[in-house]
Amino acid sequence: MQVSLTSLEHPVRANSRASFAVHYADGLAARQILAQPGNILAVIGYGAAQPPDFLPPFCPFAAAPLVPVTDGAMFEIWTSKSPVRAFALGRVNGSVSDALAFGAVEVDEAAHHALEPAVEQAYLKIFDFLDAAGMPAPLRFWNYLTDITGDENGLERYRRFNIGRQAAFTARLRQALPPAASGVGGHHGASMIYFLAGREAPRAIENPRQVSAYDYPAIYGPRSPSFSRASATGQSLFISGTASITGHETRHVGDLPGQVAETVANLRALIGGAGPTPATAEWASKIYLHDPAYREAVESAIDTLFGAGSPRLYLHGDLCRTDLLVEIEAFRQG
Ligand code: 3EB
Repeated sequence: MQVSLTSLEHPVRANSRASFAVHYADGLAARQILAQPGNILAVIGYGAAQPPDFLPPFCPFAAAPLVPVTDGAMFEIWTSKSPVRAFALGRVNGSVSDALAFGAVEVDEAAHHALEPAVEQAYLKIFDFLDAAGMPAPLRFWNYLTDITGDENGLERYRRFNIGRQAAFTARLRQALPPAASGVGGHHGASMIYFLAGREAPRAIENPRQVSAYDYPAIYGPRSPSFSRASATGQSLFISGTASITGHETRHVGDLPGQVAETVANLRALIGGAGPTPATAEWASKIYLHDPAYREAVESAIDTLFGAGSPRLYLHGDLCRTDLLVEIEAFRQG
């Protein structure tokens, strides 16, 4: 029988389903969460250059070069249902469970003459880490790049980033399509990449309202951005950073409510295209704002899309096109 042959090829072990969650917490809440017994994959700090004093021993910490729009540091905490152990390879620092890996790496620009070899090297190290961890399938990447729209010797840094990323993916990515991602600019500190990975490739989802990023025309740079609009694994869904783009063009230039509405339409298309949402689904979102003052214009849209009480993190960052005012990513925890 075909069905049982397929399941024999990929035996499902009782505890191997990727089962994980994210929490966004200020210092006080993060201290409480991390004081509980639990399986912490990683902590990412925003507006926190140093690991917090309440970080559990051996827990990976990554300082993101983005700041919250609110006062004080914020923490993104990834937890796993199954036990986690610290795992590092070279400069890639992370953790593994039976089903998942987390890792983070700084892009070492000082060691390279340009951004693209620095990014390519960082991604090659990530693929080494994934191989060593036995989790060859990236589910989700976050790319936080300093001065993302700045010029570097005649080519925009985001375009150089795309050249380096694509070179590494061409050499090492084993799945047919790249996973979901965000690409956002930081205002301080080093560029960094962090990621989640599993054993099996996620299902890639595209948005019929948008040209696939990996098919963007060359007007956006010599190499296209390597990411899918969403990645699904088990009941979980990662939605990439989503902005006011239809086809491949930015819409509603200079019009904040227009950009929010178009972004919401794109998010709805992705959610609708991902299949039925489990009744127990919970959404978490991160909202990147070009100006902290834009927060009010987004809040009610997030309430409507993901629930009034849904966890969310508003960050101040530059987007990879200077005409974009807001970008929203989301994670559906099944
Ligand atoms: C876009 O749709 C907006 O380069 O990894 C969104 C998500 C964007 C991820 C990336 C870029 C990236 O093209 C920008």
